[in-house]
Amino acid sequence: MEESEKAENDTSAGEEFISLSDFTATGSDQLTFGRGDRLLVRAKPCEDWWWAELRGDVGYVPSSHLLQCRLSSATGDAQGPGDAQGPCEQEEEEEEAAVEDPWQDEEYFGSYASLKLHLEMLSDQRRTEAYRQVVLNNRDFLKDKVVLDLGCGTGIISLFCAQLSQPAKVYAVEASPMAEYTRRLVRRNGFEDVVTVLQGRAEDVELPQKVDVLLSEWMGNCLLFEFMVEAVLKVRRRWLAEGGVMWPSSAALLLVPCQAHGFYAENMSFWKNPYGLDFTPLQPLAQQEIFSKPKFSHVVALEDCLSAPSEVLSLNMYTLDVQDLEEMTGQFSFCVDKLGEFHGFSAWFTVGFESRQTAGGGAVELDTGPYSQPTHWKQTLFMLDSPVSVHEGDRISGSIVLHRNHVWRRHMSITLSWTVHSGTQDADACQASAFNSPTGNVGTKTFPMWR
Ligand code: 6LC
Repeated sequence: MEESEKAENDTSAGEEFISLSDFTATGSDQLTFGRGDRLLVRAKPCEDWWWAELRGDVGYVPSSHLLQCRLSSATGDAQGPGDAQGPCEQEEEEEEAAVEDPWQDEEYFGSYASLKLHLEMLSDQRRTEAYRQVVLNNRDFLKDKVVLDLGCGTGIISLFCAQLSQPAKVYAVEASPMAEYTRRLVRRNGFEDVVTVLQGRAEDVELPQKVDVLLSEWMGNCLLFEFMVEAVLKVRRRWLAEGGVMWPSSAALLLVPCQAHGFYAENMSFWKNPYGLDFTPLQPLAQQEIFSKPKFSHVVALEDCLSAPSEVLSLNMYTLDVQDLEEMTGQFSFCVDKLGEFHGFSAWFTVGFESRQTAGGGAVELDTGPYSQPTHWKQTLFMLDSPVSVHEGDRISGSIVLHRNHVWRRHMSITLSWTVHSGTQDADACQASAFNSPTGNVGTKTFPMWR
């Protein structure tokens, strides 16, 4: 392995890091270490794996487990685990505070204390109407039921329940200080007998009874970012009555290989000849600064999708376990259906709400993909380092791994690995996977979100 040789040859003094969690080596070139161990990082051949020394042994270590020590000889170019704003670049006090709270709850719930995010969510009609429709389609079922709305924000879903059906009780749980206003909204709309607002983390809340329905709008970018879903799963285990309903009942992550000419031109082609000068030496920097992270709020045009999308993760909200969130893997095999430039992958999610009554509008799906009007989540774009020209009939196969950060519990990294198989210009042959031609392009890339 070239990188390993390069790393081994690096004789610089190194920087001292402290381990924040245990790690067990899975290969002979890796180091096993425990929480609190002090490692000397000698080289950083890539963002995720560093070459380090511990008690005389050397090997690769995952950077996501490490935090730079205060007394290290680090210079300003020290990088956090894949994020330019990682913990290593923050003030020491901030580092300590953040490590004390790997959920960064103060910052997280603080951001939901002001109106900005609530306005964004409430103005997203496709999102809000989907939840309203779920209540409407199940209004008979909801009669006399006990409902828990987890992370209710301004209380819109709880208010829909009270307004459109006749539940026995709705517990609206909200951790941020917005809860105080939510209480006022409930009173102002005359639903204080039905809706009870409880301020606190849903995981810690105490209820007088189990609930028949667990409702929540927990989905983040690429479905899981923020990991609010963990609270949903913990509450399900503790408070959902036998046979109770989960809304959403299912969730899926979808992926499509795509073109992104505009984004590529703005950030990469730009440097080719601005004002008649060659600025291409800045291109590697652009790649590192812009293309190493996912682009949130991307809207992928249908004509830029190079194939039909594919579901890469599918979650059953009744059986999904907190442990499952640590690492999730999906496979894909796309048949390219047009000539184009493969710039990267776009990802989005769908969630399904099963229907619990026969008479009514049936199940509801909220689809945040390019075939529907955009929601506030839009799509997430993952750029390759260099585009690959593809043709109709080519196949792009590979895998996606969502790896939850061991330390920063709201963060994850996404690793995409792909192979482009050049085809025979025959879409049918691709569909049948009838060929396995020599690979044109093989790649793998890990994107932090955000750590
Ligand atoms: C929803 C986020 C709302 O849920 C926001 O108001 C936040 O304060 C609240 N929330 C998040 N996690 C919890 C929790 N564990 N307990 C109580 N309230 C919580 C939109 N965000 C996404 N869908 N990502």
